[in-house]
Amino acid sequence: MPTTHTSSFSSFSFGLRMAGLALAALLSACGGGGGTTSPADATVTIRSFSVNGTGPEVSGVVPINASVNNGEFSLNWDVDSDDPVGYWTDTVLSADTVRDSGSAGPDVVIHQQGCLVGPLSRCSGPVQSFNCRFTTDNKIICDFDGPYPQENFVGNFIDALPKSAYLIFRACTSLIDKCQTQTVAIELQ
Ligand SMILES: [Ca+2]
Repeated sequence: MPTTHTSSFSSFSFGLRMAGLALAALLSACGGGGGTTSPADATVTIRSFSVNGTGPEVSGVVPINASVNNGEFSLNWDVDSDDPVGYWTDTVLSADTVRDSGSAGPDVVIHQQGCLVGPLSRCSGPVQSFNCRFTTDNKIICDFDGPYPQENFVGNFIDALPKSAYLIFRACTSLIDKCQTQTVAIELQ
Protein backbone atom coordinates (compact mmCIF):
# COMPACT_ATOMS: atom_id res chain seq x y z
CA MET A 1 0.00 0.00 0.00
CA PRO A 2 1.50 3.32 -1.00
CA THR A 3 2.23 5.75 1.73
CA THR A 4 2.71 9.44 1.53
CA HIS A 5 5.79 11.02 2.97
CA THR A 6 5.65 14.33 4.71
CA SER A 7 8.89 15.82 5.88
CA SER A 8 9.30 16.11 9.60
CA PHE A 9 9.74 19.83 9.19
CA SER A 10 6.33 20.17 7.60
CA SER A 11 4.82 18.26 10.50
CA PHE A 12 6.67 20.53 12.85
CA SER A 13 5.58 23.65 11.01
CA PHE A 14 2.01 22.42 11.03
CA GLY A 15 2.21 22.02 14.80
CA LEU A 16 3.78 25.43 15.08
CA ARG A 17 1.03 27.06 13.03
CA MET A 18 -1.69 25.28 14.94
CA ALA A 19 -0.12 26.31 18.23
CA GLY A 20 0.04 29.88 16.95
CA LEU A 21 -3.59 29.89 15.97
CA ALA A 22 -4.62 28.32 19.27
CA LEU A 23 -2.60 30.88 21.22
CA ALA A 24 -4.07 33.73 19.22
CA ALA A 25 -7.55 32.33 19.82
CA LEU A 26 -6.83 32.23 23.53
CA LEU A 27 -5.58 35.81 23.56
CA SER A 28 -8.64 36.89 21.61
CA ALA A 29 -10.94 35.09 24.02
CA CYS A 30 -9.29 37.03 26.85
CA GLY A 31 -10.39 40.32 25.33
CA GLY A 32 -7.56 41.05 22.93
CA GLY A 33 -9.67 40.68 19.82
CA GLY A 34 -11.71 43.80 20.16
CA GLY A 35 -14.21 42.75 17.48
CA THR A 36 -17.82 41.84 17.85
CA THR A 37 -17.33 38.45 16.20
CA SER A 38 -15.95 35.62 18.31
CA PRO A 39 -13.92 32.82 16.72
CA ALA A 40 -16.85 30.49 17.38
CA ASP A 41 -19.19 32.71 15.33
CA ALA A 42 -16.67 33.47 12.61
CA THR A 43 -17.13 32.62 8.97
CA VAL A 44 -14.76 32.29 6.05
CA THR A 45 -15.37 32.70 2.32
CA ILE A 46 -13.05 31.92 -0.57
CA ARG A 47 -13.48 34.73 -3.08
CA SER A 48 -10.98 33.22 -5.48
CA PHE A 49 -8.30 30.59 -5.76
CA SER A 50 -6.02 30.20 -8.76
CA VAL A 51 -2.80 28.46 -9.72
CA ASN A 52 -0.26 30.04 -12.06
CA GLY A 53 1.48 27.12 -13.75
CA THR A 54 4.62 26.80 -15.83
CA GLY A 55 2.63 27.59 -18.98
CA PRO A 56 -0.80 28.76 -20.11
CA GLU A 57 -3.70 26.57 -19.07
CA VAL A 58 -5.12 24.21 -21.68
CA SER A 59 -8.89 23.53 -21.56
CA GLY A 60 -9.01 24.66 -17.94
CA VAL A 61 -6.04 22.52 -16.88
CA VAL A 62 -2.95 24.24 -15.46
CA PRO A 63 0.35 22.63 -16.51
CA ILE A 64 3.11 22.26 -13.93
CA ASN A 65 6.25 21.01 -15.65
CA ALA A 66 9.31 20.24 -13.54
CA SER A 67 11.55 20.91 -16.54
CA VAL A 68 10.12 24.34 -17.39
CA ASN A 69 11.28 27.41 -15.47
CA ASN A 70 12.49 25.25 -12.55
CA GLY A 71 8.95 23.91 -12.14
CA GLU A 72 7.86 27.19 -10.57
CA PHE A 73 4.16 27.78 -9.96
CA SER A 74 2.16 29.81 -7.48
CA LEU A 75 -0.91 29.45 -5.29
CA ASN A 76 -3.03 32.61 -5.19
CA TRP A 77 -6.06 33.21 -3.06
CA ASP A 78 -8.44 35.88 -1.88
CA VAL A 79 -10.16 34.85 1.33
CA ASP A 80 -12.68 36.91 3.25
CA SER A 81 -13.00 36.15 6.95
CA ASP A 82 -14.56 37.98 9.87
CA ASP A 83 -12.61 35.82 12.32
CA PRO A 84 -10.87 38.25 14.70
CA VAL A 85 -7.94 35.84 14.99
CA GLY A 86 -7.39 35.15 11.32
CA TYR A 87 -7.89 32.11 9.15
CA TRP A 88 -6.19 28.81 8.32
CA THR A 89 -5.37 27.51 4.85
CA ASP A 90 -4.00 24.32 3.38
CA THR A 91 -3.66 22.94 -0.12
CA VAL A 92 -3.60 19.26 -1.05
CA LEU A 93 -2.65 17.37 -4.18
CA SER A 94 -5.50 14.99 -5.01
CA ALA A 95 -6.29 12.50 -7.76
CA ASP A 96 -9.94 13.56 -7.62
CA THR A 97 -11.98 16.59 -6.61
CA VAL A 98 -12.66 15.24 -3.11
CA ARG A 99 -10.46 16.43 -0.28
CA ASP A 100 -9.80 13.40 1.89
CA SER A 101 -9.81 14.38 5.51
CA GLY A 102 -7.17 13.32 7.95
CA SER A 103 -3.50 12.61 7.55
CA ALA A 104 -4.22 9.00 6.55
CA GLY A 105 -5.98 10.06 3.35
CA PRO A 106 -4.36 9.57 -0.03
CA ASP A 107 -4.23 13.29 -0.72
CA VAL A 108 -0.83 14.89 -0.19
CA VAL A 109 -0.61 18.17 1.70
CA ILE A 110 1.68 20.52 -0.24
CA HIS A 111 1.14 23.80 1.61
CA GLN A 112 -0.13 25.04 4.94
CA GLN A 113 -0.41 28.63 5.97
CA GLY A 114 -2.08 30.30 8.90
CA CYS A 115 -3.10 33.88 8.12
CA LEU A 116 -3.27 35.63 11.46
CA VAL A 117 -4.65 39.10 11.88
CA GLY A 118 -2.00 41.57 12.98
CA PRO A 119 1.53 42.77 12.36
CA LEU A 120 3.08 39.28 12.59
CA SER A 121 0.98 38.02 9.71
CA ARG A 122 2.61 36.92 6.48
CA CYS A 123 -0.77 37.55 4.84
CA SER A 124 -1.20 41.24 4.10
CA GLY A 125 -3.62 42.65 1.57
CA PRO A 126 -6.57 40.82 0.10
CA VAL A 127 -4.75 38.56 -2.37
CA GLN A 128 -2.13 36.13 -1.11
CA SER A 129 0.43 34.55 -3.39
CA PHE A 130 2.86 31.81 -2.41
CA ASN A 131 5.53 30.46 -4.73
CA CYS A 132 6.05 26.73 -5.15
CA ARG A 133 8.32 24.51 -7.20
CA PHE A 134 7.78 21.00 -8.62
CA THR A 135 11.19 19.36 -8.84
CA THR A 136 12.44 16.65 -11.16
CA ASP A 137 12.92 14.41 -8.11
CA ASN A 138 9.20 14.63 -7.33
CA LYS A 139 9.13 17.15 -4.52
CA ILE A 140 6.85 20.13 -4.18
CA ILE A 141 8.54 22.95 -2.29
CA CYS A 142 6.47 25.96 -1.25
CA ASP A 143 7.19 29.22 0.54
CA PHE A 144 5.37 30.03 3.72
CA ASP A 145 6.05 32.37 6.61
CA GLY A 146 8.57 30.10 8.33
CA PRO A 147 12.36 30.22 8.05
CA TYR A 148 12.47 27.39 5.48
CA PRO A 149 10.14 26.43 2.64
CA GLN A 150 7.71 23.55 3.12
CA GLU A 151 8.97 20.51 1.24
CA ASN A 152 6.79 17.50 0.48
CA PHE A 153 7.66 14.36 -1.46
CA VAL A 154 4.91 13.52 -3.98
CA GLY A 155 6.67 10.60 -5.74
CA ASN A 156 4.28 8.05 -4.25
CA PHE A 157 1.35 10.02 -5.68
CA ILE A 158 2.77 10.01 -9.21
CA ASP A 159 2.55 6.64 -10.95
CA ALA A 160 3.52 8.13 -14.32
CA LEU A 161 4.01 11.52 -15.96
CA PRO A 162 2.10 13.39 -17.23
CA LYS A 163 -0.26 12.99 -14.28
CA SER A 164 -3.69 14.63 -14.18
CA ALA A 165 -4.54 15.83 -10.70
CA TYR A 166 -6.20 18.56 -8.68
CA LEU A 167 -5.01 21.12 -6.18
CA ILE A 168 -7.69 21.53 -3.54
CA PHE A 169 -7.34 24.73 -1.52
CA ARG A 170 -9.10 24.92 1.84
CA ALA A 171 -9.68 27.98 3.99
CA CYS A 172 -10.99 27.63 7.53
CA THR A 173 -11.81 29.75 10.52
CA SER A 174 -9.10 29.86 13.18
CA LEU A 175 -10.81 27.07 15.10
CA ILE A 176 -10.86 25.02 11.86
CA ASP A 177 -14.52 24.24 12.49
CA LYS A 178 -15.88 25.94 9.35
CA CYS A 179 -14.11 25.53 6.03
CA GLN A 180 -14.60 26.07 2.32
CA THR A 181 -12.68 24.45 -0.50
CA GLN A 182 -11.94 25.39 -4.09
CA THR A 183 -10.33 23.16 -6.69
CA VAL A 184 -8.06 23.75 -9.69
CA ALA A 185 -7.31 21.04 -12.27
CA ILE A 186 -3.60 20.60 -12.99
CA GLU A 187 -1.34 18.32 -14.95
CA LEU A 188 2.04 17.39 -13.49
CA GLN A 189 4.55 17.01 -16.29
CA1 LIG B 1 -8.85 13.06 -2.93
